[in-house]
Parts: sequence; C-alpha cells; structure tokens
Amino acid sequence: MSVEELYSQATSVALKQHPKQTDKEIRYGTAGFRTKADMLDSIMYRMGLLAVLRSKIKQGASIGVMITASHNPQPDNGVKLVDPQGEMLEAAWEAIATDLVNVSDAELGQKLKSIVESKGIQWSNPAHTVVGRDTRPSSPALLRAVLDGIAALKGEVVDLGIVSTPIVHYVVTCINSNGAYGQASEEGYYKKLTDAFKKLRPEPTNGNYQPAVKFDGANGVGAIMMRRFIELLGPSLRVEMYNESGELNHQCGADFVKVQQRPAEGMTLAPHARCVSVDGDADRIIYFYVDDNEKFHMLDGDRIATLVAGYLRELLEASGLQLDLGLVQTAYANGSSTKYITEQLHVPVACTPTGVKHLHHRAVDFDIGVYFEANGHGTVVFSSAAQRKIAEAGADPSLSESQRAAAGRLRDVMDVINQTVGDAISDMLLVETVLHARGWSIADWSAAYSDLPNRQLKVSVKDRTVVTTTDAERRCVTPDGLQAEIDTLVSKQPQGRAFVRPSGTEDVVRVYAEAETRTAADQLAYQVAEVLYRYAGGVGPKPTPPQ
Ligand code: 16G
Ligand code: MG
Repeated sequence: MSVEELYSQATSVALKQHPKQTDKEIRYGTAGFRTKADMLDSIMYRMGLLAVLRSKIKQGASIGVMITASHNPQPDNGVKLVDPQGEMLEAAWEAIATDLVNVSDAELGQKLKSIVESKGIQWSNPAHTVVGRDTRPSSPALLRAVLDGIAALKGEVVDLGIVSTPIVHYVVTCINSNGAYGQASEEGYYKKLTDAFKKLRPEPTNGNYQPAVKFDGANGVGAIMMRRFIELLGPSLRVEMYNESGELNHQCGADFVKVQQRPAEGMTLAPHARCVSVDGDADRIIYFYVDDNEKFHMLDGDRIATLVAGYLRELLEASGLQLDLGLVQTAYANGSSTKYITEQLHVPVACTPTGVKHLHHRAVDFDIGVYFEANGHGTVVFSSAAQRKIAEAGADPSLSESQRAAAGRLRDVMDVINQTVGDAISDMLLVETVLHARGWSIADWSAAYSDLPNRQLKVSVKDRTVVTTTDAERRCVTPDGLQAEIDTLVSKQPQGRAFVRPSGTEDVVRVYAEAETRTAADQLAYQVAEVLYRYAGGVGPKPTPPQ
C-alpha cells in the first residue's frame, strides 16, 4: 500500500469507526490528554496514529502508549506517550499531538502527510509500540481505538494489558536498550526489583524496623501489581492489602491522603504501622501513620526525597566514590525539607517549575539526581558514567573491603529503582530499604525534621494567563505590583514563604503559603489569595478569611 493510500485509509477508519466527537479544542498537557472517558475515542485513535509516526522518526524505536487518568475520578480517562528512553514525550511533539487530535476527520489524512513531510519521517522505517492501560471500565474500548490507529498505519504493537504507568516506561526502556536495562516484560520488572530488594536485606528485621506495611491500592492497578510483588517478596516484607476493588481513587489513594491530610478510608490502622497509598496508575506514593494518640502524620515526596538523598550520600562517602549528588524539588517543597537537606545533609538542592518532566530534566544534570514532587511523584536517575563507576568500584581491588561493600550496595539499590519515571512500588521498596538499613521505625523517619505548617488555596480569575512567574515559579512577574504585595505580607510572618502560579491542569491560580504556625500559614495563604483576587481579576466568591 502506498503512503497516500495509508493516509486515506487512516481517514476512512476515522470517519467510519472513530469520528471526532467535539469541536472543542483539547491540549496535550503535562499529563497527556485527559478528560471524560466518553470524549476520548477519536483522540485515542489518533494517538495510535501518532505513536507510529513517533516510532518511525526514531528509526523504529519502541514508543509507549499508556491509557490512564491517574488519580482523577473513575469516569475520566486519558492517554500519554512514552519516548524511547522511557521519558515523557518531547515538548515539540506535544504540540504536534495537539494539532493532530484537533483537526476535522476530513483533514486527518492531510495533517498526517504534513507531519511526515515537515519532520522528514522516513516512511520505510519500521514502527513499534508498547501499550498499557489502567483498570478503568472505559479503558478496554479506548484501547481498541488506540490499536485501530496503530493498525491503520501498519505499526507493530505489544499489548501489556492492565499495568501501571511505570511498567510501560520500564518495558519501553528495556526494549530500546536491547535488554541492558532489564528483561522487557512485566515479569522481568517484578523480578529485577524484588531480587535486588531481597538481596539488600538478608535479615528482614533490623533495630526499630519491622518488615510490614499496610498498602492502600486506591482500588486500582497498584493493588493488582502489589499482589504479584507479594508472591515474590515472601517474608522479606509483609504487605497487608486494602482498597483493591472498589471505585477507583474514591476516598483513598495517594492524592486523597495528600490533599485531605488524613488516612485513606477502608483501612484498619494501628499505632505506628507504616501505611502506604499509591495513586490510580501507581506512579505516586505517600506514606503515613497514626501515633499512640491517633494523630495523623504524613510522609510525602519531600520526606522520601530527603531520606533517599541522605542515604545515597552516606553510601557514596562509604565507598569513596566521587560522584556529584543533587536533589531536585519544586516551589511546593516544604521549607524545612530544603533546609534539612542543604544544612544537615549537605546535598545541593535545585528548584524547577512544577511538572515531572522539568524535575527529571534537571536531575539528569547530576551524576546521581534525586527528584520528587511533594505530591509523591519522583525517582532517582544515575548517569551512565555513574553507573559504570559504581559497577567498577564494587570489584576494584585497590579499594578497602568496606568501600567495595558500599559500592556493591549502591549497585543493588540502583536495581530497586525504576529510573525511567516515578514508580510508587519501586519507591516503596527503596524507602523500605533505607529504613531497614538505618533500623528506623516510621516515627524515627518522621523525627528527622518538622514540616512547616502550610496551606494551599485556589483562586478563580477571568484569565489565568495574566499571572506569569519566574525563578521556578517562586516569584510572579505579572500582574504588575502583585509580587511586591506578596513580599510585604510574607515579611510579616516568621519563616513565611508564599507564591502564586497558574495551574497547568485546572482553570485556576494556585496559592501556596507556609509559616511558623498553623494559624500564620492559614492567614498568609488567605491574604495572598485576597491580593491575587484583586490584582488578577478574580471571579466568583472572594477568598474568605480562615475561621
Ligand atoms: C500534573 C503533573 C504533576 C504536577 C501537576 C500539577 C506529570 C506527569 N504530572 O499532574 O507533576 O504536580 O500536574 O498540577 O507531569 P497543577 O499545574 O494543576 O498544579
Ligand atoms: Mg499517577
């Protein structure tokens, strides 16, 4: 079949089987396309087409397609593409994706042709894709649309079935590294992580550490994955399962716990038991526990980042390896975490705008880059030079035995980590490894530093693009005069800090404030929301003072 015939075939399949459902423009954002599931059929079909083009321009390298709406309510769904090294889709192609899904069915063939020609895509290149989906009831039908898109342009496909987002990233990376990153299958993933984890704990207990967690699966794919992990982990970690099959993300999961600042529902809590919540596609994780007085304590992405960075620094020192270690956070990181990691652990901290790809991008500038958003999405990335040096040091006869042992440990820790993207279960195994090594209970971990009380608010404005920011979103440039007002308010609060930024996922402007006391943080957040409302053209109810 000629290229021209394929274009027209793609158009006729679109018209007959996957017609465009709306003229409302939709944009490929930080988390791909995401909306109500019943508005996604044509978008899925076209993303199948795009995955084939993306693979062809990458000389046939595998491209991932994940069907999920993560922590959103069950009736939503979404899709994102995974690039050859397991990273998120390149920004220039986000714009191409947006273009492709917004043209009319009749213009589709012409649009495909113009992408192929303007990008210089070699049509004779092969195309390979890896597809996964979450547990949403809408996902099987949307998968068929993606597969129809891939088939229309004659791409090859591996369908992984129901898997977490991080498994799609992992499999894509394995295929494109010819197996160097690991065995390219779901089973290969479980085995790589659990083998390394078990090796790192010949004895399951150590000091105050007990090998048991309570796991909130958010009624999603994380619960299914964890069942497989449990079989392989055996007695090395006892996992009590909760929220396996109810309504996805409803009153449970990482986002619920983080935003509501309370335990997921449906769990049997016990004082000081480590509880873990993941989100709907298992790429985010939050730890929490209740103490003897039933007080809730949350250990979020900042806590995980500081725990992990501190431990990696220790292993580097013990091995004598000269590698540059850094931590990447966003403006949302609690001020106490930044202070603790820079002043006590002496690990440099970089700050980037919100959104995983910004953090990931900055983290790869370090030999070893730890990155986490406060919401629990993050991982650790090792440069290829660092990986080589770590492997060599483990067998270097010029080093002392304890130096070699520390390097060997670092190598095994690396195998517990899914470097391709934030991975809730891999992150959990990493946290458990560090707590075990330290002989820490969850309260010991929590005692490392105290979070500053903080508050987040959102303000609706006529046009949120009037708010622009700089310095990794920590200061706003426009509207004129707003930052000066915020500065004045912040200067009145001991340990005060506040910023405003337009949301990338909702039509609102977000406000963050932290200060020495709960009352001060609440007050500062409200005051900032109030000036924002005034300067940026607030609509609807005015921000109200805290009670
Ligand atoms: C998206 C981002 C997440 C970010 C959030 C911010 C990815 C995969 N996800 O969910 O990292 O924290 O947006 O949302 O990049 P906001 O702009 O509405 O505050
Ligand atoms: Mg997610």
